[in-house]
Amino acid sequence: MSRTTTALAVTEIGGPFELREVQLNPIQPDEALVEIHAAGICHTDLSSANGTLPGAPGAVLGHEGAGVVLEVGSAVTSVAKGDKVLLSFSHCESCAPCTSGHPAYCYAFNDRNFGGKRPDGSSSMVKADGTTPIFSSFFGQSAFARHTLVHKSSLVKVPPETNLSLFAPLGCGVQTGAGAVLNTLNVTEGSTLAVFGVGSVGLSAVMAGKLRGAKTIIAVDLQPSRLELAKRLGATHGIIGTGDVVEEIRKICPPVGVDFAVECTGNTKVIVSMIDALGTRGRGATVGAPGFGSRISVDVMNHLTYGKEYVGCCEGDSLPSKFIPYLIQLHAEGKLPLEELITFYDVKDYEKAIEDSKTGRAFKAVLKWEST
Ligand code: CXF
Ligand code: ZN
Repeated sequence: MSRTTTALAVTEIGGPFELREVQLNPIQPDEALVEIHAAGICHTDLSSANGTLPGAPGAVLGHEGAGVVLEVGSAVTSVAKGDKVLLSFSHCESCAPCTSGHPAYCYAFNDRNFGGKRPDGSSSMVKADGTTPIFSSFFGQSAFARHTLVHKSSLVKVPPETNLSLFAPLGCGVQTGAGAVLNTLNVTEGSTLAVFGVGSVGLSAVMAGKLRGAKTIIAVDLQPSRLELAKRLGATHGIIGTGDVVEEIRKICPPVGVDFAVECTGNTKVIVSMIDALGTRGRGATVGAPGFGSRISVDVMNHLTYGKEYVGCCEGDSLPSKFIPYLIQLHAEGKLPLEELITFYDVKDYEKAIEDSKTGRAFKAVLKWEST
């Protein structure tokens, strides 16, 4: 049976978002029907809406959904009707990266998350008149909708007392920043760490660096107010990113630079600065997404003689079913003060939420359909 619901759709690539009626197609065996209560806005949504990352006219984006399961398909075993769920990225659950605990590197990651279709090529949503398929199943969820069909790999069951709107961003932004530090880089106690770009991902990296006991945490950003928050959350130094950032980092961490770094802006010039600011045997993770096909140029002899590492990091290399509950536990222990990053918006105020996300006024905007 098909169901009509409301979704926030991108009218055309580069055009605005609009609240519209859409129809859900019948649920498949590997899906759950979820009533969305809240969804974070991630820059990947905005990049897919403006064409930097794959999208399409009429797309229903959103990949930090949180809600309640209304119905499950016959192949869904991890959740049941009435469960609260946080939604994360989709993966095939059977390739080598998936079966070895690294689903963010699923061979089918791009198709499943940016393909705009279910794994079988069908669409989970159609236009309100029931005719045209919509670019949906974004990250297995298309969470900018009141109701949506979610692939089972995107579902993470959470306890009934979970604050859905507070924890919605765990499904992407927070797990990405925290996972870069805890999983990809494995930042060590007493080490030095630089974080380039302190939006919600970078701030999550800062909080994780503090958790690991890094002795120096350098935040780099263009906006002083963001550096202030980074310092409240654990950064020991803040650098405005307009000057010679590499030189400033070397002064703080002489003679060559930092042990670890995370790049969250996706700006290729900043990525090069991050690599330049790494110290001997320094390890830097690329997290920000500049768009498919982007390239950087590396000073090979510098890289070689200092023994640097430059590593990609998708979704914090996290296993959402384990990492998301761990992040909730860290929050309960006061070690992940997410309240500091999040601004809540009623879904009807989506234009302001998107604008505030673009300008950086909101570190992490969360759209709420419900009061939970
Ligand atoms: C994305 C960045 C682009 C590649 C897939 C993962 N991360 C967060 O939205
Ligand atoms: Zn994201």
